[in-house]
Amino acid sequence: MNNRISSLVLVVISVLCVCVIGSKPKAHEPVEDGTAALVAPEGMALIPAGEFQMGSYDAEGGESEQPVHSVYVDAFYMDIHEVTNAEYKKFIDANPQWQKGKWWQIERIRRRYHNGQYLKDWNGNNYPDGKGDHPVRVSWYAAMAYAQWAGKRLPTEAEWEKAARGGLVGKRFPWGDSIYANMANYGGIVGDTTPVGTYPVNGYGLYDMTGNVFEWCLDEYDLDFYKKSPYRNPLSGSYDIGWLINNFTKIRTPRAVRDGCDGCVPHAVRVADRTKRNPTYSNFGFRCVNGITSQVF
Ligand SMILES: [Ca+2]
Ligand SMILES: [Ca+2]
Repeated sequence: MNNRISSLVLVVISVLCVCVIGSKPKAHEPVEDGTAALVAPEGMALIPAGEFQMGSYDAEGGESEQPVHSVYVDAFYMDIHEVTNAEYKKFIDANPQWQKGKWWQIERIRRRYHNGQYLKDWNGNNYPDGKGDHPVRVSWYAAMAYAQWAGKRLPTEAEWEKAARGGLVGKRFPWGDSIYANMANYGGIVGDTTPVGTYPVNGYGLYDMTGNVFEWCLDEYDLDFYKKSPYRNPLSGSYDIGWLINNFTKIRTPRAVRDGCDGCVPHAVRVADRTKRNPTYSNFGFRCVNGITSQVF
């Protein structure tokens, strides 16, 4: 009898061992090593899955950037540069409802999707001569519409910060703690936007994660979000990223904005810096991302 019980226990232990040894990572839990073999689409860079430290350690950034907390972000692709005037022009040519126009032109951009300053530096619906490769500046609604048209989406704040850090830990800028005129377009040194790709890339191959133009994110701005942020793929203000993307025209709350502009002081173009603005504000840039969680690793 005792032998039979012992045999049964042995069989159960054996089965458990086989199950544990044979288990594989689930498709929606990409591992750091598994992303290395992926090839990014043209114009995008792979940001590998993994954990990073989000926020700033010192008092420089203030309350909104603290506490520093661990965040895990799934792998994704990100545009290597900010969306340009020439790229945006293709979007409005294909979508007249996002062109500039008078309020009575019902096929043109709705008044509630901008603040009256939409494409203010353009000549009608043409970008300024010689500035096709400069970043475009538009409202959050327009950025969301562009991203949808391009088959992409805006990044979350966590995705943006992880990407900006370029794999470094606890640094103020994508390359280190000090900033120089040959590294980024900031501080009024140039006095205008610069063509995308003018300055060196960061560790993930991304341009202008510091300077040139501010960049819209998906999230609702929440100053206290870091005190309560979930660990995996955080997104403030929406439970469902798919709902947000499909219902963005219903959004009225301020959105999170990252980075800073060509005229911004060094403090304002740090990778941890956070800003908010109403989604109608029409003078910020953006870049898009694509999630790749459907990939099997
Ligand atoms: Ca930028
Ligand atoms: Ca900033």
